[in-house]
Amino acid sequence: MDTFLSFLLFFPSLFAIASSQIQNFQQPFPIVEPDPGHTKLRLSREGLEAIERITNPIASVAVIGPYRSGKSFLLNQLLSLSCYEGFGVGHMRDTKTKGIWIWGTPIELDIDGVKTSVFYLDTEGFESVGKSNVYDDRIFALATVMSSVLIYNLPETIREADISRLSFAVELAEEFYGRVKGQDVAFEPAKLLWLIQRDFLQGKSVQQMVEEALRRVPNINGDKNIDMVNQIRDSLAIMGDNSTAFSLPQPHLQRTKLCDMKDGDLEPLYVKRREQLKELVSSIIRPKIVQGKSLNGKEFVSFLEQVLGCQHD
Ligand SMILES: Nc1nc2c(ncn2[C@@H]2O[C@H](COP(=O)(O)OP(=O)(O)O)[C@@H](O)[C@H]2O)c(=O)[nH]1
Ligand SMILES: [Mg+2]
Repeated sequence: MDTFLSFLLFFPSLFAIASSQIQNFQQPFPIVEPDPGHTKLRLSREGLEAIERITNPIASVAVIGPYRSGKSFLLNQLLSLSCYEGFGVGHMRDTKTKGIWIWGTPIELDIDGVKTSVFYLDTEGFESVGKSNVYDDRIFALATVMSSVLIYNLPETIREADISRLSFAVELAEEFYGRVKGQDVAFEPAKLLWLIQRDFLQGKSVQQMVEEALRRVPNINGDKNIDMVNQIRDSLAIMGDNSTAFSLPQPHLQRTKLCDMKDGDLEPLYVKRREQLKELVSSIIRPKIVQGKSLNGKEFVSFLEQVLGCQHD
């Protein structure tokens, strides 16, 4: 047999790799990855490929929040995927999500008569204790820049630190917008969805909780700390009208077995609320708008390249 032909027969996958054509988009891909030192972020080819092939306007839902707060599990639930197919969930596999990941197949939605492709993004998350750091803030900010709906996933309650993290992210996101070539590109904030998991609240609704957390605190004595926190709250005003709150109860008491449970095994109230959450997301999502225009896959990627101030190879 012709040697080249036999080579092709035995190593067909080599050619698939060389042309870097992804065959299966039913999987998660990295889109923004940290360098080994975990300081800089760069775009990653695979995730961009998944986006570039889309010709519809793009919309996306990103989930951000502390490590191990159930972000990846939630995304799988929203996409109706098991942990084995979808984003890697905590206790299984080696799955500390690094950077930002995308589910390769968007969900098609008709939004005001426009066929829109909705992508779901998973993020690395930040330490829930201690100070925020530049790296975590950048991931948060990039998720803010990319998404049309930003789900801020918080366990149990909203703390002062959660508010200040969000305000850093919003400021950074504005800065990122400033990098887009050409004229002034006005920052288009994502719709913010405060998702309070494991709702132990009594009497108070999550909407009230968010309003209280964001309300200015009177400061007659000019206390510096209160002043600072009030400034942070002010800087979040830009997200103000765009925010909604929602709560989810525990899916089941046995955390580590969640991945082996089907809907029938999960708490019925959880399943009901999860379905309501899906409907809520579909009802508020809109295509990502930059400079007054929606973006198709290629335009979305070029927007990301400009925001990150680099070209991928
Ligand atoms: N009790 C409880 N556990 C959860 C929930 N969501 C996820 N988990 C579990 O918490 C762990 C971390 O979940 P994961 O989705 O990987 O968190 P991530 O780091 O925020 O992406 C896993 O063992 C999940 O099974 C939840 O809503 N309630
Ligand atoms: Mg995760």
